[in-house]
Amino acid sequence: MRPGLRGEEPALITVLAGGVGAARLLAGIVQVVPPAEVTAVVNTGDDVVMHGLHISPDLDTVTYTLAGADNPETGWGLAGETWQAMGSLGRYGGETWFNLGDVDLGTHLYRTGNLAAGVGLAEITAGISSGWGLEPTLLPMTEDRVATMMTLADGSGGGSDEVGFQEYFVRLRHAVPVSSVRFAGAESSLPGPGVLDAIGGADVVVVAPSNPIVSIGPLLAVPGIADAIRARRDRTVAVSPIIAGAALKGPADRLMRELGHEASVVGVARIYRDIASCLVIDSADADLAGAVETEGMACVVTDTVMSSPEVAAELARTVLGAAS
Ligand code: FO1
Repeated sequence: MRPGLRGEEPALITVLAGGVGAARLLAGIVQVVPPAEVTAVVNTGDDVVMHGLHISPDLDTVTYTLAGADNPETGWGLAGETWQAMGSLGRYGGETWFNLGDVDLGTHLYRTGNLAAGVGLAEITAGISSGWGLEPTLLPMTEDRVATMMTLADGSGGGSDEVGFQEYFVRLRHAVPVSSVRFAGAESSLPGPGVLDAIGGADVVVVAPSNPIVSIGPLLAVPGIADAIRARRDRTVAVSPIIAGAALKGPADRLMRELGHEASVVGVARIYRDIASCLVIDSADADLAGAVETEGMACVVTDTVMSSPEVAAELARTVLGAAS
């Protein structure tokens, strides 16, 4: 067995995860600690039902990336995917703005069929993970329905002021201003099986470089999860998804500004300072390290753009080292 974090025994690592940024960091982490010691608690606020199928985009992005089957160009879906089912759907005038690949469809059929048969999302996720031969544990943040809902500032949703996350992100290409975000159903949701134990029992908790508002926000809105992380604040390290005032991918910077946050590593520190004791920021923001520390977090500066598996592994080493 490869050495654990302290060089003697495996350390338990729990990562709070959204989509592509989290998936890439997890792929780095499993290169530097035994993969079986790694747990990802994954956002399900992006989940959507399309054509009667239950789709869990962040769980699938993490699964496909850890399996080495992801499409690196899109950041979602599978490499080498084909789109025949979508073509068929289009022939009947069905909705095709949310693209479901032929192989990806099998995952959604498996999830939906099992949910309909009464199996919980955590057990289904374990089945999918095992189907891809993954050693890390993937846990949905909750088995209850929590839906990230976006209120559009200018009513550009085609009539409705409030739209579901995928309508905002994919149909509207996140090119519309947002005035508020809520996590419908969160107040009555329960943490998924194993989630609180994974956080409470971890040697290191990592907040992945995911969108703080719509990827990590839903996790923190599930009653009990934020408190569990706060109790481990001294062992929690966050990685900034904002580099030089911008998100590498997606609308994190714009959303932060639209919702009254500063779109910088300092703004990220203000969001995370109650749950994490350290923020890892990119070298491009080195001059803001002091300002992050003024917000009450330790600050580590390194290269955070995971342009290759080697950079991801190096970032993982730095992040895990920052907790010790
Ligand atoms: N993102 C897109 O930009 N366009 C799509 O058509 C699309 C389809 C899709 C299907 C399955 C899936 O698991 C993810 C998909 N995504 C698509 C990505 C998804 O919208 C985002 O990754 C997340 O929800 C944000 O983290």
